[in-house]
Amino acid sequence: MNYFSIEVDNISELKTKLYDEIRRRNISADRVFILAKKPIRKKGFLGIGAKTVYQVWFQILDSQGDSDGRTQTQLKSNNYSAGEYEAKKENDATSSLYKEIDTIKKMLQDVMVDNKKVREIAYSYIKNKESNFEKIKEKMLEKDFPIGFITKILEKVDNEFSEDEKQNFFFIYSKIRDTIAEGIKVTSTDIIINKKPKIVMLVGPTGVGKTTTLVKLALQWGALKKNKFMFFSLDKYRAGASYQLKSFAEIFKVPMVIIKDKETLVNSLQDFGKDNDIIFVDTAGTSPKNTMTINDLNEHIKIMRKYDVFISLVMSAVTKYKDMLDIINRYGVLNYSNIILTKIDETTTYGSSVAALYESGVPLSFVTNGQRVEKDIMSIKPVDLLQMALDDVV
Ligand SMILES: Nc1nc2c(ncn2[C@@H]2O[C@H](COP(=O)(O)OP(=O)(O)OP(=O)(O)O)[C@@H](O)[C@H]2O)c(=O)[nH]1
Ligand SMILES: [Mg+2]
Repeated sequence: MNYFSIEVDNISELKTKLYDEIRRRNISADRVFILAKKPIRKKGFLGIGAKTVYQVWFQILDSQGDSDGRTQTQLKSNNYSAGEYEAKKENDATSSLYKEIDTIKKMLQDVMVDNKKVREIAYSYIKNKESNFEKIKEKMLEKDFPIGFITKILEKVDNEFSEDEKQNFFFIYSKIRDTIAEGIKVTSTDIIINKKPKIVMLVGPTGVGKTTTLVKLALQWGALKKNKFMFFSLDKYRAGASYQLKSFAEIFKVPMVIIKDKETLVNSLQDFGKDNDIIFVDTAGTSPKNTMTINDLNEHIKIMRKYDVFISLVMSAVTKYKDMLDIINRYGVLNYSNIILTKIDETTTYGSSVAALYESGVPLSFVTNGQRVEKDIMSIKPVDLLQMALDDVV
């Protein structure tokens, strides 16, 4: 018994090559049977032009017959004339060979189709994943998320979820939204007065809305909750600033004291502390141009520390990301416990604010969205903030 193999690039070549081989070997087609077939990976020169070919193995039965009984003798046992027999033999042999070739052809085609499918799936996965990530990245950049932050979040998502999940744009979007939201802390916006007086103090750069927000809080926590309250102004440098607060104090019919120095602060706390549930303290915006420095402010805060102090850093949502981080750092010495994000009505891009909150880990207490004292302040859930920040990304 002999064997031979034929290598083909594709199954359509097989028939021609097989008949060439049969002719070359001068054997009858009915002695040839297919034994096995397998794909072989052929290396190209220096790895260039590598390809898969199919190797098909054939068995040549010897002319005396074979154990499977497919012999000429058997064929001869039928009563055919010599001519009929030769024709029949040729037909039978050819048809059985064709059948097997058809079977192989189908199998090989299936293999090829499967390979193609795998390639297509892999390609569409890479394409989808890259395009989804690229799409989200672009959208987040448009929303003012800093590039370093985007990269970090995308890497986090990339590592945490399965390849299948990452092909789905909605899935990536909601995971990114939730991942960032989970990294943003919030603090209770309810006032808790453990010890009287509670001191509520807002600090931050100039013009961010400290005085306006302080008045909004005085309305919420003071007037509406029927707590007895008053104002201190540490903004002694600008006459106008004190008038601004003074006019609100008059509307509320509560006292306002301008704190000129540390001594005035000590005395005023003694004088007014006992009678008030809350003292709302307005501060001057501290900037390099301003005369009140963070250290000045800290000296005053040290005096207030023997009371129950609630200090918020006020930051405008229109501030650039790097400046936000700088502000968060610089004011850190004052040990503020939360951030109030103001002027969210003045921008439609919240990427910088979200990234700054996420990166700093400082809890968010309130957001303010306008100049109206009685209305424009609220608490917000991180996931809602993210919804706003990623608005129309999907
Ligand atoms: N659109 C909008 N404007 C606001 C908001 N909060 C405050 N403002 C306005 O911003 C301007 C500055 O507000 P202030 O409260 O005086 O800011 P400040 O931080 O006390 O400023 P300085 O005392 O100068 O440091 C005012 O015109 C406010 O009406 C807000 O949430 N949205
Ligand atoms: Mg002010």
